Amino acid sequence: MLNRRTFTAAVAGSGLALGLPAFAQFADRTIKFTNGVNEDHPVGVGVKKMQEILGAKSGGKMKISAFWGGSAGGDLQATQALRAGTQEMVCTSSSPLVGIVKELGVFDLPFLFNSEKEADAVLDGPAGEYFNKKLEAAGLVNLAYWENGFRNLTNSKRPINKVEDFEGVKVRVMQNNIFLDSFKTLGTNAVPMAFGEVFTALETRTIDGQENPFVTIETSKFFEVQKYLSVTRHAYTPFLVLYSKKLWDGLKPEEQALLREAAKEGQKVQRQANRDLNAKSLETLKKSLQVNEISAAEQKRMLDKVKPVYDKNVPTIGAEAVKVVTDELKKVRGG
Ligand code: TK8
Repeated sequence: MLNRRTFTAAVAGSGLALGLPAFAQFADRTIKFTNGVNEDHPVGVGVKKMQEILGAKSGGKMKISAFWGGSAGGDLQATQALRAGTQEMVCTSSSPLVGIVKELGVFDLPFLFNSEKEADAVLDGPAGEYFNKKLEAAGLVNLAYWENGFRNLTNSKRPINKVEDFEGVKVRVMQNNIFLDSFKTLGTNAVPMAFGEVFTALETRTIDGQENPFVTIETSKFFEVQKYLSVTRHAYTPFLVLYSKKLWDGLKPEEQALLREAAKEGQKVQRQANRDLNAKSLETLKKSLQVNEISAAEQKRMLDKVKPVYDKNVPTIGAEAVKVVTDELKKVRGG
């Protein structure tokens, strides 16, 4: 909602003083923005920020209508709707989109990032821009990279302390060949599945486990149907905040600039909220799940075991995309 102070400030900046009609550069628009996660995920904080900024700066003309929990379609389905120009926006993981932009597969390589700082440096720098160009060529305008976070494994069979513990656990992975390959290589019986089907599949024991960041495990209530959480931190797959290129091209430059600004401001509060909640979520999850950390030595064994996944998948991703990311990583690691 627009309060009087933000409205007055917005009017002052709108060209009204020059005798132009207020906010004439903005059309009345309701933007459909769908999400696989629930509204209490920090993505909700980011979307709310976008709504506030659009409301204040377009004089209430540009609105976001948000849908949560996959109620309006999963990541891939929504992304295809964007490409077709039948939906404006989605916040999606990069991983289900590798069939559309193969270069995004670099983010699925196991143990690629070590920290949020590394992820930010890559995503907000020239490497992020590189992927934005590829996305745009595929009909998708990426307004910002938001955060899902480091992924960890939950299951109902046993705690995963060492490589051997993965053996035979039936794990849902995202619809992505690199994840499938990584989890098969680790010894699990990996099954690709859309996010929207995971809760029921865990509940009915169709699968034993899944992997997601703490905050997503909490807000999607997976802890209710799982026993063990093993802190594997095996991947950081970013969220993309995408706009349909077909519909984007019909916007005025002022509308495009405002949307970009709103998504960037949304990024700040979304990442911060996600990082604040990460530790809290782990504490909450400890009440329902048996949690174990993995020793440095065992983590090294896991990394060694999945090394062939790199060699096998780099040609599919493209050496150029991998280099763009690893070059940035070298910089941030000071090498
Ligand atoms: C939400 C998904 C989800 C992702 C997954 O739409 O599929 O496991 O991590 O958070 O993008």
